Amino acid sequence: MIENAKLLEIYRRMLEIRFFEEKVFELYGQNLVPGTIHLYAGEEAVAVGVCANLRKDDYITSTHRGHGHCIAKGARLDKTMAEILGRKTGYCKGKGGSMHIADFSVGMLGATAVVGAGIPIATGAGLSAKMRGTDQVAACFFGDGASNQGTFHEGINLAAIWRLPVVFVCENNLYAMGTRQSRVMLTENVADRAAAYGIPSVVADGNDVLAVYEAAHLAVERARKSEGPTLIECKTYRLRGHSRFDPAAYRPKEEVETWLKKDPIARFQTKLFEIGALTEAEAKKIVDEVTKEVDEATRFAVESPFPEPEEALGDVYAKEGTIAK
Ligand SMILES: Cc1ncc(C[n+]2csc(CCOP(=O)(O)OP(=O)(O)O)c2C)c(N)n1
Ligand SMILES: [Mg+2]
Repeated sequence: MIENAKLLEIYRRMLEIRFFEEKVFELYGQNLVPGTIHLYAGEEAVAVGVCANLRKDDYITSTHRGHGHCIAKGARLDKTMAEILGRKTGYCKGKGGSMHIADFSVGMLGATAVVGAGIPIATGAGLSAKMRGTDQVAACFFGDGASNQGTFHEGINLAAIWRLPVVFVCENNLYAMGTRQSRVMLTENVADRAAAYGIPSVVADGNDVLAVYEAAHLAVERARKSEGPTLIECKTYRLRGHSRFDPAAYRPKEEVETWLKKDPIARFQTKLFEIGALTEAEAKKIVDEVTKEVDEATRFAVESPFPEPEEALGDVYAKEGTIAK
């Protein structure tokens, strides 16, 4: 049973991600976002349901679709927005952009544009926690497409044989760019692959934040007790195309309509109303607060300066003496 305060925190986090993403979409249209963007809207229940089980000192690794992971792990909206807009006040001084945000202070080890590259990094973070004798856990987000990369097999196998505290979370949104999962995989579930590594797995409704929360709860507990990794597959769907320029014409209209009816935020809100954890007035208050928060983050980012050209080569190598032995 999750306490009401926690349920409302989960609801607020999901709204933060959705409103933040809508703002990024709007700013992109105003030519304020360099590069491209991959929006997480529609998949909020996965990041929030998993991260609601993690401590601040636990780790996550992310993907090219990483804004939601950052926010779910507790990164600040203003510095995240500034990074997406390429500003000096951003998490990576404006030099990483949308696909390369990291915030070590909350255990967000980084997003990456290289599909599947976060998987061995999470395995490494799990190994580090084990070697240091802490009970920290590393959660790793990746897509259905990434599960066909060699890094998936290598990263999970190593974590399995060494019983590392890692939770592998596949966000199966049915597509890798325009390629439908069934064209590149003969098995129905990515989770079925866990059997090959001798670890447990579960398929969760990725648009039901409580289902994700429960699945992640068991997996995180297992990892924390040094019982090894788990593979969680969350079936979900992105609201928009793969990236900003993709109209997603390859998705059948009926399929899109079916999934839109399963919007994770609307579903969770209905559930909260039903169980009496939220009233219409409280929901409106939270919506207003989150809207303001996103507006303030946007103002901070838009008013921030760009990095100077001569800063481009800084931070490429670590300074002598700053690497832990
Ligand atoms: C190693 C690598 N191969 C190909 C690409 C091009 N690419 C970018 S995103 C993407 C699809 C990823 O699909 P998935 O893992 O399902 O994540 P989703 O975009 O659906 O969240 C591809 C092929 C890349 N960035 N890196
Ligand atoms: Mg995908």
